[in-house]
Amino acid sequence: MNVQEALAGYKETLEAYLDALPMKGAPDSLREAMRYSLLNGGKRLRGCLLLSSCEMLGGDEADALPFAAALEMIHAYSLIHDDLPAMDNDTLRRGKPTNHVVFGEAVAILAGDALLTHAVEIMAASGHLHVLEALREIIGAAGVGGMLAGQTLDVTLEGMAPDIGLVQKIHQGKTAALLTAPVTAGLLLAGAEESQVEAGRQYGYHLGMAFQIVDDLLDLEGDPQLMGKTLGKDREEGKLTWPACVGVEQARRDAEKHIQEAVTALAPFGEKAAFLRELAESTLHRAQ
Ligand code: GRG
Repeated sequence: MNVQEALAGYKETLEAYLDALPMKGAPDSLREAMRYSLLNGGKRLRGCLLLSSCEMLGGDEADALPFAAALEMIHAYSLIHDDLPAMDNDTLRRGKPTNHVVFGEAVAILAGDALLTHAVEIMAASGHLHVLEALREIIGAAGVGGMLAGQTLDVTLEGMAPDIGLVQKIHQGKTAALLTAPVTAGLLLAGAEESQVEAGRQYGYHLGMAFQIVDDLLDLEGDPQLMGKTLGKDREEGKLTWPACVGVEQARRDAEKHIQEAVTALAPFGEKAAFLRELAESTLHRAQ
């Protein structure tokens, strides 16, 4: 299995679906701002994780697409809001000017809100047999006990002395929650049993933690061109990061350990989990 080829296949299907979303009723200015951040690249990791987890248990890809699209919409909303002057004040995202730089702050805030609410609308309208279980996983991960919790700690605790327990909480909320939900929701859409959903939850948590530790490392030593954003800001702004707590070498070892745990969690799925396993392993070597 070539993980990059498989990813490209999922990505193509997902992007065609996102591009065709009618966003009915949206004024042109809102639609333009939503599409700007939804269709301007990105690895599509969350959407691809959902499609592949669903497919792994024999679920139907077409039925899973609204949920994969919803995850990418929620992710895009979080990036738009994170880049705002009141949060990270970033002017570059995915190698292009950030949403508020192009459309102004007011429209950027509305575009983020619109992407979040439209995501819920699309999932609810899917009529999928398992819609409520999947929606709960996804919105719960984005909500007060997930991404919003992580982001709140991240912005309010800037400048604090390094504390690994707190960083674990921030990374779990800010990043791992939205990488776990695609796996658990994808499995639920395919009619998974509870033990399989739990295995997916473990996999997503460890993948998400490793993903964010690598992100912290890339902020220190990555290539700004490949990352498509300004690097070095974490240290400049006194952000609580994994390498700030344990050092670069230990951070690398911790990321590897999380990936080993992620792979171990896939055991109940046997060979069917080849894509998820290779995707997790490739996270350690990502440059963007
Ligand atoms: C504002 C509610 C709210 C949340 C913001 C997403 C986020 C939370 C902050 C952005 C900064 C950051 C480091 C987030 C952690 C998650 C992460 C690594 C996002 C980038 O995800 P990728 O690499 O992005 O999958 P692409 O561009 O490939 O989609």
